Amino acid sequence: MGKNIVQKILDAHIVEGKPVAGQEVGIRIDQTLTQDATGTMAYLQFEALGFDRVKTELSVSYVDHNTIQEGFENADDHKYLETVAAKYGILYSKPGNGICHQVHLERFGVPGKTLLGSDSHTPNNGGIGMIAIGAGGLDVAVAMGGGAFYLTYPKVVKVELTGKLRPWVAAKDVILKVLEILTTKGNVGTMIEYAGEGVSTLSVPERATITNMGAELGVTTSVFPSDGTTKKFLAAQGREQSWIELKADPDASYDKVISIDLSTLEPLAACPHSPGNIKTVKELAGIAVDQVLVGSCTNSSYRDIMIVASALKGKKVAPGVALGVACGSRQVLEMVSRNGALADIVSAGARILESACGFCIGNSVAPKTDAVSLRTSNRNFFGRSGTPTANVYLVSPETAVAAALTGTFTVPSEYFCASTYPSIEIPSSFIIDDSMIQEPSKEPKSISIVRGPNIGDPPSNTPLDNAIKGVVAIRVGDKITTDHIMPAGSRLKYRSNIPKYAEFVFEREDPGFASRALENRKQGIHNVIIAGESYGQGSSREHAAICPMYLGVKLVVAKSMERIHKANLVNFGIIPAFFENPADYDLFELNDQIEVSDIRQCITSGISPVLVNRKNGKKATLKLELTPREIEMVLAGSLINATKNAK
Ligand code: MIC
Ligand code: SF4
Repeated sequence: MGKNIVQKILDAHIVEGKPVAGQEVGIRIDQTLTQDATGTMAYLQFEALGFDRVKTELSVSYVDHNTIQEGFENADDHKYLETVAAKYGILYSKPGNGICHQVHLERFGVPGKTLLGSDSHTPNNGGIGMIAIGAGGLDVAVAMGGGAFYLTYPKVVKVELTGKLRPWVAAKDVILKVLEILTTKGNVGTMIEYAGEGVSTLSVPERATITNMGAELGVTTSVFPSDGTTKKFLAAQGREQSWIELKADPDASYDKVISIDLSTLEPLAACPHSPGNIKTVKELAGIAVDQVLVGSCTNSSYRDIMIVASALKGKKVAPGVALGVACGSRQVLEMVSRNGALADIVSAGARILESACGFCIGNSVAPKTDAVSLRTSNRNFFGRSGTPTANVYLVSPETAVAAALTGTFTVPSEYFCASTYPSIEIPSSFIIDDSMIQEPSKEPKSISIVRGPNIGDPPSNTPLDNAIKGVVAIRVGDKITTDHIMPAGSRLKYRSNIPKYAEFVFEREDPGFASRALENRKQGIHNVIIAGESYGQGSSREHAAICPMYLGVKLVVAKSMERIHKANLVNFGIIPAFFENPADYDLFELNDQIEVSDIRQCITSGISPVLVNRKNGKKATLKLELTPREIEMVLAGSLINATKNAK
């Protein structure tokens, strides 16, 4: 039987296990990327694991998240990252060079290769035909050292695209449609493969918009074929030699097939506060808008910015609306500066924002109280914009610019007529200047790593006790994201200082959580988290595991859990467990005293542990879904401990 693209790439990289859907396999990682907000911890762990050089074909360290530099902390992290990169053989992309996923697509992505990134939107490079996966920093550190990356061999969903998008309907509307169909829940262990004649109508950056936001579906990654369009894009980036053709065999099979006729799509928006809360722009038309932000790794390519610039040309932003535009990379910024499009954006009254994550991670341009903010980014989780009362809608650049000009939610094709839709061709050659990407040192021994006072050692965990005895330290509902667990925004600067950052765990859910949990830990009381469906959605930030570990959390019991967060919990010795009967969630409340006896024995012998509520005597049977490799880590207290034990 023939293979699909996912199987072709994965099978060529398997180093451990069998390619059977649902089973764990280890794969070789060709390329890695890190960004600064997760990278510092990843490299501290790389050092703690004792590696002396990266063993991948290519590893890049980007600085794009914490570029505000209010205080010394961010700059300290940058210098640490720069010196680590120089010493260990990693390329270093300086702040200002752009957002990791956009720059990687332009300068490094190679069809058919594997990419592991310490950021959940790493699947962006699926647009160029890579198997590109987001993971916690520790998994990326291991891969940089030449270790395998472990994942569940996936089920593959084929999304068959037919037809062609109509004017003013965009790639963003395609992925919003997929989100409407598949939702943000229940897609763990799955990869998406795009296929069909509609693929050839989409440029590589448009494909990347679609694979980027696959992260919001909770799939492991999404991938497009590598075809003539991919070849042209690579050639325009001066990298034609990286091209290979990638297509599914005619008799390839899939676990599920979804068909989307691109010509029937209309502009869509993800409404507050979930990327899966989809409505048509038509339904929202007329809602007054306060802020419009174009940018983020989802929609900040040359094409996206040119659409916005062309639509703004000769017009002015509506009074009362703040428009901000952030190009995804220095390459895009330079191209639109030189061709005059930037001047059209400036003249229309937009604010030009740095080529960085910026507003998307909530570290700047927070909207006003109760604002309606339209953004081309990928996440609108509650409070992520920095303003808890704001209502954030995720839209295409086309819908964003229509709202910026009219001051209300507007169907773009009704405001601009179809014939005015700018035809933006991918240039035959991009401006190529990699001078903000620093090569590693040729004399690594001469490099001393610079550690500012904000950079602490990664905390360690102790081996698992025989029993868990403690309290329900928090009980949370469904779809708790890692943003809920570990807020970013103004707290980001503490990413390298775990005791400080841990003060903000569950800050918005329960401001008393962190101090209560820390006090419990000091008294030897174990903290347990009880959660609903899809716990740990969103960001790959392993701080959502490290900081709870630091506060003495030993067990998370949920109805269901997302892939990256579950792996992060295991890496730091917190047991991820599931209610055998989801209704048992209701048996536990905040501060209830709980106990799980013989937990070590349950884990090693495959017996289902029982969570006993000492307050009401009720019991819940738990399911553990741990592979032998994960069992070792949980028992040892962390991946690092397990690795040391094995030596
Ligand atoms: C995000 O978009 O949520 C982030 C910020 O890029 C995160 C990484 C982080 O928390 O540093 C992600 O997507 O993994
Ligand atoms: Fe940066 Fe936003 Fe993309 Fe995350 S989603 S990498 S914060 S631009």
